[in-house]
Amino acid sequence: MASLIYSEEEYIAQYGPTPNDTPVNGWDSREPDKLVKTHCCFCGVQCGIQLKVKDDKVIGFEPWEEFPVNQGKLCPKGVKRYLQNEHPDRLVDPLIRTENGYREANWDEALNQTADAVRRIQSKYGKDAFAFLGGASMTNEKAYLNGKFARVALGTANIDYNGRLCMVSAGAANKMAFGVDRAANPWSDIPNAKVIILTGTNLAECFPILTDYVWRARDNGAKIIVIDPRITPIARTADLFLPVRPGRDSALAHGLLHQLIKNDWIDERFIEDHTNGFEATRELVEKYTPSLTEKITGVPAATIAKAAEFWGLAETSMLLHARGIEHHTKGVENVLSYINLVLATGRIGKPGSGYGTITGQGNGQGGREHGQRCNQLPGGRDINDQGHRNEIAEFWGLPESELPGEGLTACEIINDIEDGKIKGLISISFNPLVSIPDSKRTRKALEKLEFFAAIDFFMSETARYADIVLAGSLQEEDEGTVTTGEGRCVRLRNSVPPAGNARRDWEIICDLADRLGKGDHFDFSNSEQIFDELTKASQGGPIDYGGMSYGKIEANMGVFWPCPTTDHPGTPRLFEGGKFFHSDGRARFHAFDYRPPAEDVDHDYPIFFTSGRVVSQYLSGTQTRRIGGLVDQYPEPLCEIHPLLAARLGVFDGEVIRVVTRRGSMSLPAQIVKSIRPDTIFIPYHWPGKKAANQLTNRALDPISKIPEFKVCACRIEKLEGKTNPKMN
Ligand SMILES: Nc1nc2c(c(=O)[nH]1)N[C@H]1C(S)=C(S)[C@@H](COP(=O)(O)OP(=O)(O)OC[C@H]3O[C@@H](n4cnc5c(=O)[nH]c(N)nc54)[C@H](O)[C@@H]3O)O[C@H]1N2
Ligand SMILES: Nc1nc2c(c(=O)[nH]1)N[C@H]1C(S)=C(S)[C@@H](COP(=O)(O)OP(=O)(O)OC[C@H]3O[C@@H](n4cnc5c(=O)[nH]c(N)nc54)[C@H](O)[C@@H]3O)O[C@H]1N2
Ligand code: SF4
Ligand SMILES: [Mo]
Repeated sequence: MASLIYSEEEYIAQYGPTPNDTPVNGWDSREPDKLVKTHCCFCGVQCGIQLKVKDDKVIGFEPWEEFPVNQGKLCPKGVKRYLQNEHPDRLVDPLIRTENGYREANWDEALNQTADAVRRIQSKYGKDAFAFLGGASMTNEKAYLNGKFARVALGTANIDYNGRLCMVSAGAANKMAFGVDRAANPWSDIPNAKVIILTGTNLAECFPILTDYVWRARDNGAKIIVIDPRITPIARTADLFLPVRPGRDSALAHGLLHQLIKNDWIDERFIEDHTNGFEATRELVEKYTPSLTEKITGVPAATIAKAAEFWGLAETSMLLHARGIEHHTKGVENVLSYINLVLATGRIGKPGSGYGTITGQGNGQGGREHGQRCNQLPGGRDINDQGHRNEIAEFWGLPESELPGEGLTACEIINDIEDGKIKGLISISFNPLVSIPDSKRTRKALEKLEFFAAIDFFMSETARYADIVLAGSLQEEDEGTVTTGEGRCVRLRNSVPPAGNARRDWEIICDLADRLGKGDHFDFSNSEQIFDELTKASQGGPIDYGGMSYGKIEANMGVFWPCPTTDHPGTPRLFEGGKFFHSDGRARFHAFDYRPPAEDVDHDYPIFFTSGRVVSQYLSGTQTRRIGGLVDQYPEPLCEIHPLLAARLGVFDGEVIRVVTRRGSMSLPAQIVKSIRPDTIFIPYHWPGKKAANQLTNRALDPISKIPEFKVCACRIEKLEGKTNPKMN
């Protein structure tokens, strides 16, 4: 133990040795048996980390300085992630619901009952009455297996995943604009950009390690432009901040393009040689003058003009965004409108120039590539494309007619459960009760299911509604791969065996497939075999992992797809030489006029409501609400409110207020901050039940991506006299 005051020797001389099994401040000082080089289990940056393992338990971590993305650095969640391994709440047995709560069961009993329920429901109501929900915190291997299990073993069309709440607007827009769904550049291009637009991302809290890349760009002279209704931590060090009103980004992007065209800051040559559709876009943005754009977006006209000037005159540039522009009923249109700026200036596919959506979940990228989406088959293939269907049916050894068609998306599956059309559900790595909008309806749906099995390693709020809870595996309890936000497929290494009688997720899925009579299609004895099948299945598809293997990924600290053959080095930067992935090789402009959100403010609900994250909590919180050091940093949801709005309502800092929308209401302490627009409030969503922000949100969906509108709806605030939060006063 190094100390600022004592050297270790001085300390021991004064106080005697510390018994070597005493954890100090949660830090276990014992010598580990081994250090395992793997990755953080949380966000899509997938920082490298070395887990310290002793007696088959994770007891701490060491930095992994050679991994190039984070070079040993970790954020507050990364340094605490090891604490979940020995958590007392860990599920260690399958559980079966009885009249008196859950009882422990053995695996045969739990899996047989699950398979019986599948057969019972499907024979009574049809195959599609049983749905499957997956997730993007899981490895590529599991994403592939989930898709295959649903189509081959369950034979249902209704499989989707939690990325439907996350990345799908960007995914759809990227395919429409570029013909492929992946960030265009490796992160290492960021420091070489001379101007960076960050829109709809709280980068410093959600991808803390990427701040370093942005700051390196700034040190190299880059101008940083941040677009957000809140002055987030990264905005405090930006050159320009555009305080956009929630739900107005397509108009703002059109206003910026208007200025670029007017000042001749566009690259006519690139547009001519490498794109289609510019003329319609030029016509559309003609009316988006700075003053009209200011009226719609709330961003001052002069600031819009300045941002266009920074972008227009730069030699190199990067545009990065996350869910702030994607969680909208026009999420796809917002993304496409910003992509227009990148294409119009021709700054993509070059060192220091490009574009990317910043992937959210640990495997947000790979989780959306290998077939666990309702419209997708492995290798990013389209389930509606006859050729793609034939390829995968043949690969799986099925007649094409047995391969189900396109099913419902995640929120639509919950809607159909509520309507009584879907009767059975298996979910893995998804906590929809906390994470889907309008939680009252989600609860009603879960209560209505005739059978529900949840696979998780903690008893999530959703799993409490399950008939059977199957104890699955933590990230460190299995081998596998994930594909990071920059498109780099990296290796996760098994550090410890699953706790107690818990089993690896893939073993549970394969065992269930066997009990459903399809075991011969799921004859895997380790994750590597699943990966090898996945790479073969992807070969020749739009997302090609064909040339990857565990050995190659390890030797290169990750491989970027496309990587079609074993001698191919992978593709860190896409679109070099202006070559896009549409069949004509050209990118597409898109001209979508601005339209308002599904629910805008009005007389009864006059305040914009938006939601998102804080640095110390992760998603629905099932993992991070169990780690003391993270809970201490931000124990419960607070409502960010501007002092002007607070004064108008007579609300003081720490006062418990009630926030009301057309779906529901919640009471929570006000946190008065000058960093938010005075017409908007913000609540983080990591808590369940009465503390859940999703009691308030609107389940209106984007017509293309089917993502819900988490980032904007209308609310009002009511005072609850006399109730204050003592901690805040
Ligand atoms: N600490 C932490 N990190 C995480 C996660 C976590 O839960 N906690 N989750 C991971 C996942 S899965 C994801 S998807 C990412 C999410 O990463 P981000 O998208 O960066 O995070 P959010 O907080 O959802 O929203 C980002 C910002 O959008 C702004 N915003 C709201 N409405 C609008 C709008 O209309 N326009 C614009 N331009 N901005 C708007 C909000 O004020 C907020 O600052 O983070 C990943 N990293
Ligand atoms: N209001 C509001 N709501 C939002 C958002 C928002 O910004 N605002 N953001 C949305 C976004 S971007 C996202 S990504 C979703 C996330 O929403 P969810 O996906 O529902 O949230 P998670 O917390 O990831 O839930 C995953 C569950 O899976 C378990 N789990 C994690 N890894 C594994 C694994 O490897 N195996 C197994 N078996 N289980 C595992 C965890 O213990 C947890 O219980 O929330 C969405 N909801
Ligand atoms: S930035 Fe993301 S991957 Fe890196 S330590 Fe933090 S949560 Fe983990
Ligand atoms: Mo996400």
